[in-house]
Amino acid sequence: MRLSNYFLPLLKETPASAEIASHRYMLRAGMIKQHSAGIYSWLPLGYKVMKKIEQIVREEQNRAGCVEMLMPTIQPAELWRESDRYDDYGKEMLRITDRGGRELLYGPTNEEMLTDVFRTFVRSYKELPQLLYHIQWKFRDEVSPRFGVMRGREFLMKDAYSFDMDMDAAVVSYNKMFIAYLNTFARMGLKAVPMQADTGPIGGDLSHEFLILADTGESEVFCHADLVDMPAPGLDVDFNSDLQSLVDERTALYARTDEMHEADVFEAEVPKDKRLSARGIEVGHIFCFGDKYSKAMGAKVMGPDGKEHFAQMGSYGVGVSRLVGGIIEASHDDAGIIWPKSVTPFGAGIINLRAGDEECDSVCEDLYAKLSAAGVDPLYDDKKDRGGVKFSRMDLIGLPYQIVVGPRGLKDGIVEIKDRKTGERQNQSPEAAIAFITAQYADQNTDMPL
Ligand code: 5CA
Repeated sequence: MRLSNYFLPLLKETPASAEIASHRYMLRAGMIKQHSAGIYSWLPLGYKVMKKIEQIVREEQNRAGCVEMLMPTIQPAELWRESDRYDDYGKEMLRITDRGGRELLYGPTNEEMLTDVFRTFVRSYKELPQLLYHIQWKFRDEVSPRFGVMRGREFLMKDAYSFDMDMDAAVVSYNKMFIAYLNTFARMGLKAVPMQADTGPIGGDLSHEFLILADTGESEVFCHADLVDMPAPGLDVDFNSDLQSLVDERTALYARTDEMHEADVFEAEVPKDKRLSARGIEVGHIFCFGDKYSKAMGAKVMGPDGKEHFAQMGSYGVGVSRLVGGIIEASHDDAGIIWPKSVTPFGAGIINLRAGDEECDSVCEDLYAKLSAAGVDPLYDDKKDRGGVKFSRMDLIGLPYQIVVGPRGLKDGIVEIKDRKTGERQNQSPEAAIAFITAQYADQNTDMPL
């Protein structure tokens, strides 16, 4: 992409309303535009990052054997009356009446709707297990939408739902999602810690939240410090094998959100030097709630015993749009965002320090063409601005690598490569720069700490 053709409306001033780094940088880097509290347009740069995150989530759901579908954002109120959640959900639910007077709502989650799909089509234990997901916008009329996309009112969620014959089988599905989540977040360069969590309005007993630690997180968490650096299980996990031991390894040590925290248990179980009390951002939440919805909504299957059984269910959410902010909270400095390679909107930036100069233009065009052909998807700053403006702009939007092309270097046949994260600079010939940058993206899971 040439910057001259792109829509990148940067803000010079830091908006006073933005309290945390991710919100500030998303506004300043032209990633989002707020229309109303918690309601945003995703501008091209922000949208591109969100799509990359969505794709990683999708790939890891598919790898775990979860099947993608799409349900609507608008749901009929009747379904929620069946499960008895229509009134319980209170003011957080956006209720709508259509022209015929029918009551609708903008879905805050989809347990009821998928249970309705399931009961329509699935009749026998032979068709189980079922593990289905979609990636769809949700609306929750949050009391205090804040921190930009972190707590929005309209937000993008991946939500998966599992249906099994009995509780043992339901835990097998739960474990698949548990492991898939660890790999998903690791691929985004995040250290997400699974913690015992409260189930709130979704219900059930077995539940984990996945949190990334950050001072600006909304949740208070308590855990054994060793959990933070525990490596992800890895993409070669066999999801058809018994995953219980992998889950046990990661749930044996104390890790709880504040609603579940018990100070005496924490102190008894965790040695003093390993007690970590911190703040965290909840990026995922998984639940196993048995027959809560299937019973209320009559979702039954015929068992091998010839009798009807209510399906045992679980639901599994990832905050896709929240992750855009979460990744920035985890990876930024005073100059701006530092994208992990796996979700960066462009693979590298090319800075032409003298646009209009024949040699600079020709070297930049060549870099642009060759990096594009190599699949690096570069952003070429071909604008006529001053060098300082270009440097700070490129630092702000946080691409992992910058190639700086100027007349002085070109006299010696060199361009400069800057690593955004370390600040390291190296002088290379343009050809060597292409080879270097291309090599950095050779393994698409390079951010996965295995
Ligand atoms: N039905 C279940 C699982 S599918 C559910 O709705 N779980 S949840 O309420 O925990 O939401 C799932 C994830 O969505 C959360 O972990 C969080 O990452 C994200 N999320 C929830 N509320 C918001 C919000 N207001 N803004 C942005 N992301 C949110």
